Amino acid sequence: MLIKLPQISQLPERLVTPEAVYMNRRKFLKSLGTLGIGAWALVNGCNTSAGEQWTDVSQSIPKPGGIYPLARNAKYTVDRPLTNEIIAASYNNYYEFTTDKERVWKLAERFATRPWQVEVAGEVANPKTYDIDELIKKMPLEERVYRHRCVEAWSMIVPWSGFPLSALIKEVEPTSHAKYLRMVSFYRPAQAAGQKTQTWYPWPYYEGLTMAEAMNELTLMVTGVYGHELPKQHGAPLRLAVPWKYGFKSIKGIVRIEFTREQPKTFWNDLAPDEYDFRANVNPKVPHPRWSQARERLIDTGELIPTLLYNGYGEYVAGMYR
Ligand SMILES: Nc1nc2c(c(=O)[nH]1)N[C@H]1C(S)=C(S)[C@@H](COP(=O)(O)O)O[C@H]1N2
Ligand SMILES: [Mo]
Repeated sequence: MLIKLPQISQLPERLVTPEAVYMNRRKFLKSLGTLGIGAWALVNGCNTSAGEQWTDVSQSIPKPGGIYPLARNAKYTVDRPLTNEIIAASYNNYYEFTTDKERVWKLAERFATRPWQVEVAGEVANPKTYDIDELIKKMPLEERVYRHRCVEAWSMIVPWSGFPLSALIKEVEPTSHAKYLRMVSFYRPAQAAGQKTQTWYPWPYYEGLTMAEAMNELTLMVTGVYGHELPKQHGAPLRLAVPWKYGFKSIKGIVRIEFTREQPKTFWNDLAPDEYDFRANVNPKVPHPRWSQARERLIDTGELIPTLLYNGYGEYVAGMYR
């Protein structure tokens, strides 16, 4: 059978990924069809430089246990099968470790996710520094299946576990001056190779939302995925999921949440203001300057599907932008 692959120019995977890495991935994906998922894990396990211990990606995925799996909220579902977990866990954007998507899981292996504190500050009546486990215990947790659409035109269907950001916001009581939220990731160059070597990036990673966006029922603080706690490559122990926006808004490894009067700056907007805006809502009709956003490629099957306005979440979010 002839597998029809789209033209490279139709597969814009170029946030920064070098062409060579990109071509390799196409080869891996092709072999996946003939060899199966096991081979995919094997290829990733072997794809390490000399001196690194041999492990395969499945070892980076936590087992169910403790509070997981959580009950799934049937309100938030997607009419497509979940993305294969092994592939989701070995195809990550997390520049603190590397820009090579297939190697994030490997380079994040020794990253310490405990102890971990999250500082809530700025325009709030009750500023507080939470221990992550104390926070998880306090918040209303559930599982939701969301679409996840990267600005690079690939996507997946992911069962996240977590709590609505609105629950935390209510607890800290924003003042009347709070108009935006600013979120900041860790800065730990000794544990995150990309922060140490890629000094041209303005570390730590930072993102932001309007108060209305932060309070939206879809906005989820994520602590787990696929029925277990978050693997490091997905942003453990705490990351955001704002499914109607491009993936770069969903900041990983959060250590600080600040309520502000002014619109905060954001990492990708500072780096390339013509390419990545603050709002970053998924919109198939607004092309990226270097590629179309009309379609997206599911990372496991390779299927090209049409991209939906607000990533299919218009009923929840369109009202905020009228
Ligand atoms: N701290 C941090 N958060 C981040 C990124 C990053 O490089 N650093 N990449 C973003 C991008 S571009 C995407 S598409 C998603 C990827 O999440 P996933 O690897 O869990 O699929 O994380 C987002 N959050
Ligand atoms: Mo992304």
